[in-house]
Amino acid sequence: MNEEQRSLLLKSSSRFPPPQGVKLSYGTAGFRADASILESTVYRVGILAALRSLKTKSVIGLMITASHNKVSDNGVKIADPSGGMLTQNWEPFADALANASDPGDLVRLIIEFVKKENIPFEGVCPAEVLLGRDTRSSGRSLLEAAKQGVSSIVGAIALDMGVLTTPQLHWMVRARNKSMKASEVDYFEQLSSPFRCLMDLIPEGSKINEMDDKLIVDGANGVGGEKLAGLKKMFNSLVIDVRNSGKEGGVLNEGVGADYVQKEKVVPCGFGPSDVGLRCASLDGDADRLVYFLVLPKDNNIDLIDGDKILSLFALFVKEQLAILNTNGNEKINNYYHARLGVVQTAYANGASTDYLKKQGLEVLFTPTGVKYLHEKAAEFDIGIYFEANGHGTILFSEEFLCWLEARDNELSSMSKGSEQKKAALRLLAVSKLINQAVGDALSGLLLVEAILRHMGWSIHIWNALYQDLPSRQLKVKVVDRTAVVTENAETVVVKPPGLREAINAEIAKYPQGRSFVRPSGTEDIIRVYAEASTQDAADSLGNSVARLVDKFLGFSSSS
Ligand code: G16
Repeated sequence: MNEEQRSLLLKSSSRFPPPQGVKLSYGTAGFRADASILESTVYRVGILAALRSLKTKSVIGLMITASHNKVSDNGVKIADPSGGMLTQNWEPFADALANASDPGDLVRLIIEFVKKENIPFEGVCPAEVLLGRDTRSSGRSLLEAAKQGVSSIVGAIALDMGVLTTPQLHWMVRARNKSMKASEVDYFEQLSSPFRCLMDLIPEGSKINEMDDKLIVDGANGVGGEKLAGLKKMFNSLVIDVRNSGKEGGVLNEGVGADYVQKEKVVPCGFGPSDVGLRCASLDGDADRLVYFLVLPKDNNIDLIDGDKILSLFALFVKEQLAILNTNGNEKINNYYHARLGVVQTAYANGASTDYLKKQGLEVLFTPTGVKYLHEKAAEFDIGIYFEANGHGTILFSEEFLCWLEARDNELSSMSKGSEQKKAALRLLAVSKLINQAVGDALSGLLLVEAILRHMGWSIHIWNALYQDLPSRQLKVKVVDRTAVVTENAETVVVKPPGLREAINAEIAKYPQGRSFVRPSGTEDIIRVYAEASTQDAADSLGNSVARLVDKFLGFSSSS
């Protein structure tokens, strides 16, 4: 590193001193904390993004968001050249950078890392970083910090893409690196054109009735509602009523949004008795999660149709199209392609969903919580569908399968226009374009759900009845130090602190179909508790007992 670069880094970093007495970690989805302490972290992630761009000779993304967290929090994460999450190999560097105590320490770390990673620091290809932020007001000053971080690497360019959903930024990074057009209009076009194609291919007679035609969407008072309002102008085949768009004065994620609806299982603000029986959906604060729900007539209760059920719907549809594509009448076609279709879940997946998926003959795999893990696993299949129960997920298509599909589509065009096989090929190609290949995307997921329901001729009630969830409960416990909890086996088994595992197992044994696990959140300073059992009372009781155990082993009373 030359002297000009060194002194630029020393000078700019001295304007962003790190918060005292705080240890930050690149958790489940980047750094998250109270927005007031994040400037130095975001500045440093700006540096990291520029270095990542130099290393990969590609465009990198930097998103300022704390997604489902409360409005006073904020966060920052990186999108890699593929549009996916930052490679996990770089996370320790991100941690070290964020926690470096002073400018000298920071520059020393950067010099060492540049050397170790062989980053072409003074190369000809300038670094380029796309910046995005959600609607949090703290995002404005954090964006400035990110710009300063990027431009403290000589020649690096930061492009402000404005207020975006997180998946939009990931999509833009991917598009730019594939030399595609990458504006918001291009994103809307990318979603709406395959959606229209799927709607045109709906089998005769599968239209759902008028009562089921309207969709009501809770935008979490975040960025998603506004973007959905823009997107829906691109087609007239969907009636969407957007509520909680943030313009009505509600607070981001407060009593609204996918995280609230999924965890609390109650009606979000802005919804009520007049919505009973209608198809409703909820986005989270940065629109990377989607759940559906039905308002029940009593006590603000809902029937939740979560990520597991979205996954099931997608899997059934894809499986059906593959079966049509590979057969002619009852015979398998000659150039049959054995596409490996797999689904990926986490420990939060409702046990009933996993049983259902396995009964459909699907290969089901598990990873720890975090899209970065699920995405990686799903990419091992020709068609990998991943979803967390909280509504974060997508469908990945391998390049090899897409090449075969395109060739098959061309072949079928010359043979039998309008055949069922041709339609199946077109539908799968449309799904691969509609569904975000970079990351889970509530807007593209929502359009796919809507298209598939119409294809099947299903109301939300029929979809909901695919299987019945086992009653479950999720709780949060505040502890002294959440890093004291260590888990294994895709987070199903707690190995530290000693004794907690045995105590949890003893509780589980008291409940028919009981299942419970605990894990440290990577986005909030808490331990999460999940419990499932044969009745709601039993799930609540198991959850409460396990939460008490967590408090006993790790809570504030345990340290006194
Ligand atoms: C992020 C991750 C998700 C994860 C969620 C909760 O979502 O992208 O994969 O499920 O955090 O993580 P944890 O339980 O560790 O707090 P989001 O929507 O907040 O970005």
